[in-house]
Amino acid sequence: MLDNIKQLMTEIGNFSSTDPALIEEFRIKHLSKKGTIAALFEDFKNVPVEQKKAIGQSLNQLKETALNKVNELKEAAQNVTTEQSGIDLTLPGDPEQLGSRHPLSIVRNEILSIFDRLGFVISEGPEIEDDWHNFSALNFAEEHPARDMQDTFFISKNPDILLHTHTSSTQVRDMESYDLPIRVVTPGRVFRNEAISARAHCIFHQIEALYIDENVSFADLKQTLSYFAKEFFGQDTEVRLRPSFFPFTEPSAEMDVTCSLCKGKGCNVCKHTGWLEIMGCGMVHPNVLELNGIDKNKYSGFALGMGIERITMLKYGVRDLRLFFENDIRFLQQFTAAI
Ligand code: 2NM
Repeated sequence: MLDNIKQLMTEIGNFSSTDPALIEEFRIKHLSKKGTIAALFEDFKNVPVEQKKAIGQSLNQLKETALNKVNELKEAAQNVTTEQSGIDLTLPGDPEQLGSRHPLSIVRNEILSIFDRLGFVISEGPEIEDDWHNFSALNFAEEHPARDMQDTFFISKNPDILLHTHTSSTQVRDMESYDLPIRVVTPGRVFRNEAISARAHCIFHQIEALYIDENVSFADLKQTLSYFAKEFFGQDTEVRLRPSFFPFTEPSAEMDVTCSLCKGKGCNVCKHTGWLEIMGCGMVHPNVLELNGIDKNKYSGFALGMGIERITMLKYGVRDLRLFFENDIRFLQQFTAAI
């Protein structure tokens, strides 16, 4: 054993390098848990008692020498000059790339914060839904075209199960489980069986809001819409409503805002009309209240829904929706988040 120690002592004493990789290799060979010195310490258990003192001392010396060697070499390697190593140590390092929040997240957070200030509570639900929560409970007739395979992704083994096409399905769950009054905003990813283009994608993001209480009127809806539009697009924003149709609301309307990019003068984004269509809304249909066990004679409500991609495109003048899904950092880094 003493011979082994002597031999290693010579080997360790003679070793020299300025290459950090070789120094590390040397350290692992001798000083790691499975290294030569650890193996000798293992053998040390079998050394006869009368030799333990002498061998123990040499062994400790060996370990000390190896540790000192590694430290010395590491320090010397750090002082290697540019010329010796061939590496220009004065070059600046690669900076850490900081990520930025996705524009859709920025806009979603901004919208949620506006509804939070109006007392709406955020509610999220499953993306995989059943027919009841996505269609039937929302007054979609049995033969409604949205129930068609062409428009909705059904699970082929069980056509009662589908990917939700709007976050209203979450609001049905809220009507099931919350006491009245209800005031919720439901952000979520929704799925529609559409061809992908600059304006449409089969996956997109939506925010819907629902308020049900006694005496909720169309005036409450208008005030909420106007507050939202001014907070989101700027205080000088004007709104207008056009009659529309949805199965779950009656009456229903489409809301336009004055184009925030050209201030109503007319530009490419508003197609020279001065107005942008930003959301659908209406008074919750009495059938929806009844289907969800709410007394339609005592309660009324309003609901609204908007696509986050669409609103983000309108706010920032983004021309192609596909940019949101490509994750090209040159695109993403142009957006900065306040929240
Ligand atoms: C929209 C437009 C109009 C809506 C209706 C409901 C519910 F749950 F009350 F039936 N939730 N969301 C609604 C109404 C959504 O999105 C364009």
